[in-house]
Amino acid sequence: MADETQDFLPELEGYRAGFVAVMGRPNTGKSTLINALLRQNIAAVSPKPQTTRKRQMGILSLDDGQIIFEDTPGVHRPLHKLGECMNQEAIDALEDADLVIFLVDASQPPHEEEKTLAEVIRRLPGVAATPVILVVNKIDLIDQETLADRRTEYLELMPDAIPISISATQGLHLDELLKTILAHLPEHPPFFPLDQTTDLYEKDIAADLIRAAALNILHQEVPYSIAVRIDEYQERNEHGAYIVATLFVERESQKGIVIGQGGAKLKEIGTAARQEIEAMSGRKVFLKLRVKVRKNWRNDRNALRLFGYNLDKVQPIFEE
Ligand SMILES: Nc1nc2c(ncn2[C@@H]2O[C@H](COP(=O)(O)OP(=O)(O)OP(=O)(O)O)[C@@H](O)[C@H]2O)c(=O)[nH]1
Ligand SMILES: [Mg+2]
Repeated sequence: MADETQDFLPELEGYRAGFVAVMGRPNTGKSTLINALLRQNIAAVSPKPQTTRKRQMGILSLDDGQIIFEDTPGVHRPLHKLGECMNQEAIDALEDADLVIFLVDASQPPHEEEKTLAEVIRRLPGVAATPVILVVNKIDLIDQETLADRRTEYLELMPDAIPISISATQGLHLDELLKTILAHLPEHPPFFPLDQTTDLYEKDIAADLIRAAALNILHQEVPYSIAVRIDEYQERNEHGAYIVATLFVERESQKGIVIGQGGAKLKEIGTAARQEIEAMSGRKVFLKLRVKVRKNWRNDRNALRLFGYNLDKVQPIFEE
């Protein structure tokens, strides 16, 4: 017994592990960054805000540590109960965090929503002392001078944060970011098996990828009114997976838009989503989509519960 312990301990010496809440306004690149660091697309990404609706872990196991990133929905001024639930999902991630990444978009000046988020991070009991890395993303879009100004502007929101400038899509300064993260995590053995990359089931990621495909293809309010439910997710040996999903919209008129002329739009969404799911899961997929109306589900307590949100837990962070 004693020998085994001796063999095991030296490997763990200096090993660090911990939880990193990745927070920010919508569309700053939180999910893109996590995918880039994991070198695997586990989180849905789109050019439109409010792509992420739930917390999702991205687990990165390195030789000297395990970083558990918590991807969160972008904090925003909500227009419906779903938005309030999404903000709460994000705030909840702060509770377990050993470290916070405050991710901002270098191509945009600070926004009112970021001021609120900075205040929330510093106001929450138990979080005020958590170290924060201010990650200024999308530096590929601006020149050096603008970057210097932006860093200063964003640091004013969170003066004690450690600033690092990166580009998630170009892979700029990601090594420096990882080193800084690890240096701020406690010494601890790994929390998860070393080959695990997320806490979500493949079918939940597939639901997000279908929604992201709809966000990419549809315009204005319609894609935001969509919720995706996976009805079937079966393995079919040599034929890969067989997936049936329902897209819920809020009104009859939206149903027509999602389906399109002769079913063309739904087909386009299905093809795009299928390719993403195949890339994520590494096997062939047969995907069948259907559309249903669930009236005003984004403001309906019962519907929200069905989609995994609990309105009773919500404490709004924006004043009316
Ligand atoms: N040019 C550039 N674009 C980026 C970079 N990082 C992310 N993007 C783009 O920004 C958009 C939003 O990316 P997401 O990763 O979905 O952003 P998010 O913060 O997760 O957004 P929500 O889930 O809505 O809160 C996508 O079109 C990305 O390709 C970057 O470093 N440079
Ligand atoms: Mg996201």
